[in-house]
Amino acid sequence: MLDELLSKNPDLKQVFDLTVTHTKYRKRETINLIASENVMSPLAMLLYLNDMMHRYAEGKPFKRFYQGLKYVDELEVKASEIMGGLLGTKFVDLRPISGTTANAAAFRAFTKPGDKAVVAPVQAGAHVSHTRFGTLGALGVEQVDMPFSIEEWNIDVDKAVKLIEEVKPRIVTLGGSLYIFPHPTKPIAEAAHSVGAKVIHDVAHVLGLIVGGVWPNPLAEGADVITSSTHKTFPGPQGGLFATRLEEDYKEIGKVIFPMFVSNHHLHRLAATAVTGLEMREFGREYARQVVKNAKALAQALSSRGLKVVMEEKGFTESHQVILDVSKQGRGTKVAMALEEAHIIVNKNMLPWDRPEDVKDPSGIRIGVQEVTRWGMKEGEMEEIAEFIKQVVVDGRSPAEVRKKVIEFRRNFLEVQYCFKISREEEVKLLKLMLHPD
Ligand code: DSN
Repeated sequence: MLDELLSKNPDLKQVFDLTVTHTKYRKRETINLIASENVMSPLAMLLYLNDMMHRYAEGKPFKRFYQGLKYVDELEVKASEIMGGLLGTKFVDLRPISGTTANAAAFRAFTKPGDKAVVAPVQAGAHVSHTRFGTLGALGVEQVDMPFSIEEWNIDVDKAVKLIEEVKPRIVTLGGSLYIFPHPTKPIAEAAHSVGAKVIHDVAHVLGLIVGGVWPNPLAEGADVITSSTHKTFPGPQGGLFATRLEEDYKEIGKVIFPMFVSNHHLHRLAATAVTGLEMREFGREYARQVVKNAKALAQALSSRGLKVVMEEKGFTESHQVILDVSKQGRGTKVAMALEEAHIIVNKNMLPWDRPEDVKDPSGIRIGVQEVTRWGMKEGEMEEIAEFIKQVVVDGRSPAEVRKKVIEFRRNFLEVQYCFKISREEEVKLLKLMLHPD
């Protein structure tokens, strides 16, 4: 039936083929090292395919503007409770549909146009939404950068504290997307609070490491709000959240989420987020530890093979990320494209010494090991990945030749780990239940 349908409708066939081929390409034939991605477990994916994807639920649980939501309400409360248990707070809101939406709502709740924000600078990994080019700028808030210490690859705490005391901003942001060492939440929060500013810490990249207990939880160190996505080191569906220490902040930001930034919050992700939260409750510690061990192992293996990995003097990294300076190997664009040809997927990235005009061809490559860890890879496999990368980037071997070895290597890692396991028969049963719940 399907074959006939596809043969009669070339547009449908193209849509079908692109989807299936992409899935095989990225889930079976490539080593994915994009630091902001991950894969869900089969159970989370199957529950993601539920009817809630068709429904609307403006407002908060049990106070909606639509009917028919009694199970959604209970599920949203349960999912928030699960995430709150992992983050040590009762105040979690899963309605932001992305990390950027969570940032927008938190920024809007505590500022008005013309106010100032002191932000962790782009060199310290700030996400574009924290800047004048992104959400902060769209809200008319002035960006003032904290000083960066290149020796520490972190915020210069003493200078940042002085700056906050002078500028007296309404908000201070920490965290970001190129993030190898924890930002100093405690002293920054003390300075921010002394001038009446709120601290918003964007933990999108490290949420899974926080719930796994290997990265400090900013809420425990004085941050007022954490904002996050739910699909990076926390391996859930694409989406966002914010969490606060205080109920009043939770309510303030919640009032902004709806009606200002989100109408419907993509309800089908609630079940998948909850399942991933439960998986992290059970396997998160072991997973997060292995992620950091793998990042350090990959960094060391790349460095031993002649690549310049930043911050060797501080052990390279404390997160899932490894940062390469490839200015000697032809810069980021060329290297990322050569690796892509070999089926090793990374992204080029600005490094602290790059100039704004270098944005299209920066000197860095950002690598994340959270997905390969989820596929069950350990330190030994990091050596093999480093060898593939070296063959392409240092030895100049043909990417097509390396690609054959990458595809063969990838075949050994077909099952998602650190998750609830179900049988193939149960997967089919669940799929049927989602499609035909008779
Ligand atoms: N663009 C994402 C990243 O790659 O870090 C964050 O939104």
